[in-house]
Amino acid sequence: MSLVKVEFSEKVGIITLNNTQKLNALSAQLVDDIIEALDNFQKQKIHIIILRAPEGSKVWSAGHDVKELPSKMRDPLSYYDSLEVLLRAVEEYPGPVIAMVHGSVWGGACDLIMTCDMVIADKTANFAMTPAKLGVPYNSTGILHFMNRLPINIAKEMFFTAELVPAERALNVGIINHLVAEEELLSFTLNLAATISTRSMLSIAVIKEQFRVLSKAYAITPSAFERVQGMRRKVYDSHDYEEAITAFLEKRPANFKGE
Ligand code: KGA
Repeated sequence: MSLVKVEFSEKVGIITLNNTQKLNALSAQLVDDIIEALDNFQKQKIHIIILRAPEGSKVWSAGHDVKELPSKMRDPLSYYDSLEVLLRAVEEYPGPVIAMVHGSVWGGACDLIMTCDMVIADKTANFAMTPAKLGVPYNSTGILHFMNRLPINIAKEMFFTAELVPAERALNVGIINHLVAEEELLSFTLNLAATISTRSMLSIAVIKEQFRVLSKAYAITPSAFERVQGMRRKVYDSHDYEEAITAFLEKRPANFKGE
C-alpha cells in the first residue's frame, strides 16, 4: 500500500505524506512512494507540485527514519541514501515544488523543505535541524542547502542548537515564504500555484535548473573534499553517533563524550 496520497488538477499535483502513525518519518518506502508520485506527475506533465501532510497533523515529518540509519562505521547520509535520492528528485523536478507546512518539521525533513522551491506555512509550523542531537555528520550538500537559503549565523544556530524554530521566526529568517492563517493554508497555496501556472512553464523549468546549477557552483579541491569526508568519518565511527542512535531507540537523552 502506498504511503502517499496523490491528487491533481490540470497543472497542479498534490502529494500528501500519509504515514502519520510513523509521523511521516522518511523511510525508504515513503521516499520511494514520493519519488514514484513525482515520476508519474512528470509523465503527465503536471507542472507544479505541492508536498503536504494530512490535514491537522501535529508532525509534518519526523525526518529521516532513525531506525533505518546505519549503525556505526557507515556514512549515514551517503549519495544513495534514500533522503539524498529524494532531495535530488525534488531539485530536479522540472517545475516548482512547494512545501505546504502544518506541524513540526525535523532533521532530514527540514532539509527537504529547504530543498523545495518555496515554503508556505501556518502558525503550527516549526523547524528543527537535528544532526547534532543524533551525533550525525551532516553531508556537505545538505549544509549547502542551508547556506544557499539562510544567513550563515541562522543556519549555524539551527544546526548547533537542534531546537525548533517557531513559525513567526521562521518567516523572519527566510525559512518560509509566507505565514498564513491555518484555515487559509490550502487555498493560499493553491492560489500561488494557480498564479505560477499562468506563466511559461518552459521558462520556469529552465530558471529552476539555472538556480540549481548556479547554487552548486562551488569549486572544491580533491584534497579538501577528501578532508571533509575524513572528518565526517570520524563522526560516524564515533562513540557519540552510536550512543545517540541507541539513546533514540531506548527513548532517553544521549550521553555525549565528544569522541
Ligand atoms: N524515525 C523513526 N521513528 C520515529 C521518528 C524518526 N525520525 N520519530 C518518531 N518516531 C517513532 C517513535 O519512535 C515512536 O515509535 C513513534 O514514531 C511516535 O513517536 O510508537 P513507537 O514504535 O515507539 P513519539 O516520540 O512517541 O511521538 P511524540 O511524543 O508525539 O513526539 C513527536 C516528536 C517528533 C517530537 C518525537 O517523535 C521526536 O523527537 N522524533 C525524532 C525527531 C527527530 O529528531 N528527527 C530527526 C531524524 O534525523 C534526521 O533526519 C537526520 C538525518 N539528522 O538529523 O541528521
